Amino acid sequence: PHVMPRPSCDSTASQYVSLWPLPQKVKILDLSFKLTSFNIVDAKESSAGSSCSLLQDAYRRYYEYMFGIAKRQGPRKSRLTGPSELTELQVWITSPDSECDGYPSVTSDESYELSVDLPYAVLKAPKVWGALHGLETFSQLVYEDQYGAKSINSTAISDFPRFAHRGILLDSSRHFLPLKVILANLETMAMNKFNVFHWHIVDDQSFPYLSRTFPQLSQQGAYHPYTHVYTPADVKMVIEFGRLRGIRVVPEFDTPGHTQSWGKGQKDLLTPCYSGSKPSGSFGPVNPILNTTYDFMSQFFKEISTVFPDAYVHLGGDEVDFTCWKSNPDIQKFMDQQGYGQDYKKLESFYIQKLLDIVTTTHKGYMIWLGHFRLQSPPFFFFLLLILILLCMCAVEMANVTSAGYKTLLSTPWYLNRISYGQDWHGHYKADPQDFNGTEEQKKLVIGGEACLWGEYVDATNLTPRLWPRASAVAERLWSAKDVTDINDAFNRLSVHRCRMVA
Ligand code: CP6
Repeated sequence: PHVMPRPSCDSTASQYVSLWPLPQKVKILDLSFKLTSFNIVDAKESSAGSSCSLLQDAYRRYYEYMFGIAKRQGPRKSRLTGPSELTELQVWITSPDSECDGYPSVTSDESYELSVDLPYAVLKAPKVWGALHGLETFSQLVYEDQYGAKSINSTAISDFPRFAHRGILLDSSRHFLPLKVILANLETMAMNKFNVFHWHIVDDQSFPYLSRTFPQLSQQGAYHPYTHVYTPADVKMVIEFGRLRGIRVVPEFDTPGHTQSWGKGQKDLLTPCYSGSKPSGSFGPVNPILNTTYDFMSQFFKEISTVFPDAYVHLGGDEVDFTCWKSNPDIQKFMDQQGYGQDYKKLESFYIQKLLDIVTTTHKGYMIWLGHFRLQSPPFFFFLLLILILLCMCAVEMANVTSAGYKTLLSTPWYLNRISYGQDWHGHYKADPQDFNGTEEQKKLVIGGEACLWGEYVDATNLTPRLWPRASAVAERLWSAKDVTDINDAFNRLSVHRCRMVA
């Protein structure tokens, strides 16, 4: 309803403070410094020095963000600097173990403190992960004065995330996403302090993951066996590119449903559907009654556990369609033997439990979907009604899951593949993962959330504008304090932040 002037994307737009997501504590004074001869350096006391390539790489990246690719200043000679010139940002990792060569995790310390003052600015963080966030924040404070000179105000910031898990889901199965699209997205995630890339890498439509153990899966199941696959080297690059930005890569291999593409390269993995007494030639979910299924899953997830260093894998488990299982006489016989009657939920649980046991032996933790039922494409009105019910149920679901003692993530309000006309980020901004009826203990079990971009109608040509800046609304909800809810203030800051992302 309100048409607000949008700051233009020229440099004069960023004169006012436009931090995104808003740090926990910010104090900015009306005192500005010039950055005419500026360097980012290690503090002498830092536990991560010049041998920490993660930090050196970040210094170079953020220097280029702020000043373009002009050559970095060497050590300053006797050149005179004015009284209000800031010449250095010293980065000081305070904990003895900087975690420079490690991977980020759900328990990583991401906090930092930033002081912009004379004689030099100081960025203090226990671990490199906080330093990365602090560098991003520092770069957001830099603006051009009326003469175009790079400037920064005297500032004190103390910052840490509200939630430990702040994710983006991309779907590389419905449409193949080229490596550079994924990397560009990781870069934008870092600008928004997201720290988990949930890679919904395979699904019904295609299997682009090139498995060393089962190469025929992508050979047969990818949209193209060479050009539309992620090789081990590609996967390594995604993981390292993420690590250098404090981003975890959590792969999802969704089973037993959403597995049509697996069936092309792995014989007897899927359940044959029957039409009357004869196989119809089509296939359903993974066949849960064969030992060969579990042998395959053991080998497959053993590989996954070595390829992806994160402590978690996502196992899907959503939207299992029971009609094929119901049609198959061997499945029916198994159901009788097990005493499951007609309760196919029990068969689903039987499969999931066995899979969880397999994954546990690989020393990984796991995540699964909750609250997803297969919808038999209802008429439009009922679809809208369903969405409302699902949104409402999602609070009930959060209460149920946490009361059972499970850690949980919220994603239902943040399915960014769903679009409408106008500024639909308002709704995404208002949703809060802890807005459900529950005890303090229950709310502590909510460790964050994810913005999901399902790929049915998304490919490399429209991914970026569909996801950004809409996902930025989720970023602020997951990072900033609970009471950061002023939509007008958010609009002003987000407009400038968008310009930074465009740049
Ligand atoms: N694919 C998979 C999907 C969805 C899910 N799982 C999905 C369902 C409803 C909406 C958006 C996406 N496309 N594998 C459910 C988690 Cl609105």
